[in-house]
Amino acid sequence: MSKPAVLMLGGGSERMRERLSDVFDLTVADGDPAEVIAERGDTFQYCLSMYHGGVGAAQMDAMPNLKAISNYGVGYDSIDTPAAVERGIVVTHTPDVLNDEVANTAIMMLLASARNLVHDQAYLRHGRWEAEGNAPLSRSIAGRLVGIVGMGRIGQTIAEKLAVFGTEIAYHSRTAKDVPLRYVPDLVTLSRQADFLIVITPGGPATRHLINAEVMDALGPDGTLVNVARGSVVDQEALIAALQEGRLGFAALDVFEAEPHVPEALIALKNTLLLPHVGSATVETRQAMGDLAVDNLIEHHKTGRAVRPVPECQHL
Ligand code: NAP
Ligand code: 8YV
Repeated sequence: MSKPAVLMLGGGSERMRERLSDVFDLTVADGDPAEVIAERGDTFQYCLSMYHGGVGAAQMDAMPNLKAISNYGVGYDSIDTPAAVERGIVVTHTPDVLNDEVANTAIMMLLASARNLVHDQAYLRHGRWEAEGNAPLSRSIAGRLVGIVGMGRIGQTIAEKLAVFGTEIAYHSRTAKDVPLRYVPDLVTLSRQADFLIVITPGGPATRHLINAEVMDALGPDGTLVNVARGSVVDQEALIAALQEGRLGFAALDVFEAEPHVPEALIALKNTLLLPHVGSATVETRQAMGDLAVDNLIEHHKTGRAVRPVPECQHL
């Protein structure tokens, strides 16, 4: 019996390609997939998306036999899920296996911001320790209020891990969660109270520019914004202005509005810590994500049900 065809958007790891090839007839589009979709779109029953270009309605129409789209990552804002649901296509993702890694990254960014890690290293490397004496003092995080925006799988992991640092924690999301933490229904109020705001919501239209100028002003000149969610959640232009004018103290960003482009204005600012979307980027966690992304398709092929469909597709 012939194997069903799968289109992989992005190169993926050797292990992913091998596991997919055992079950499927694999085509890898490591670049713009337009040509292969135009030529052979109707042959693909499965698609695995490794890249943030995602899969839109037009691509789904050009692959009319698609049964499932597996997103490599928990955040699936780059897949047009309503369009997939309309067409009966199951969208899957990779939740939970990256909670620890992304939470570690968020806390690393918070500590690095408070303790001036990057500037202190530059101070030493540029010979200033020897020439000018001790580096300026930084700030402790103990006793300070960390506001977490988004109290889902990763937000809860961040809160659990932060507990050992002696910070206070409060959180905001649209609905209160069953967690022993103070819920603040109004984001601006939380931002006014917080010393640090960690953003870990999904991307997409519902959270676009949730962190706007009003939130930044409320966080204030001594406040730090840590964004490990999606670039779209923060109004990047307003952020640059707030940092330039000192209305916001500091921003630690793992994600940006038009990745991989990072505006020169952000790079030029000293009150930023900038990372190239590496929240989950360790060998171990990326392997676990790759395994789950592949398992989702294999399981769907074998049983008609994926391991981790996204919530909108659980009925399909
Ligand atoms: P999750 O379990 O679905 O949690 C999402 C949380 O965000 C929920 O508490 C949800 O609660 C809240 N939320 C959703 N919309 C909101 C809104 N408009 N305003 C306020 N809160 C809102 O997701 P997760 O597994 O923790 O992952 C969260 C996101 O992190 C992913 O979707 C992805 O974008 C991002 N991420 C980034 C990296 C990275 O490398 N930087 C890695 C992994 C994940 P309510 O629905 O009650 O509001
Ligand atoms: C990955 C992520 O960087 O899971 C997510 O939502 O943002 C990250 O873990 C990404 O999905 C892989 O490109």
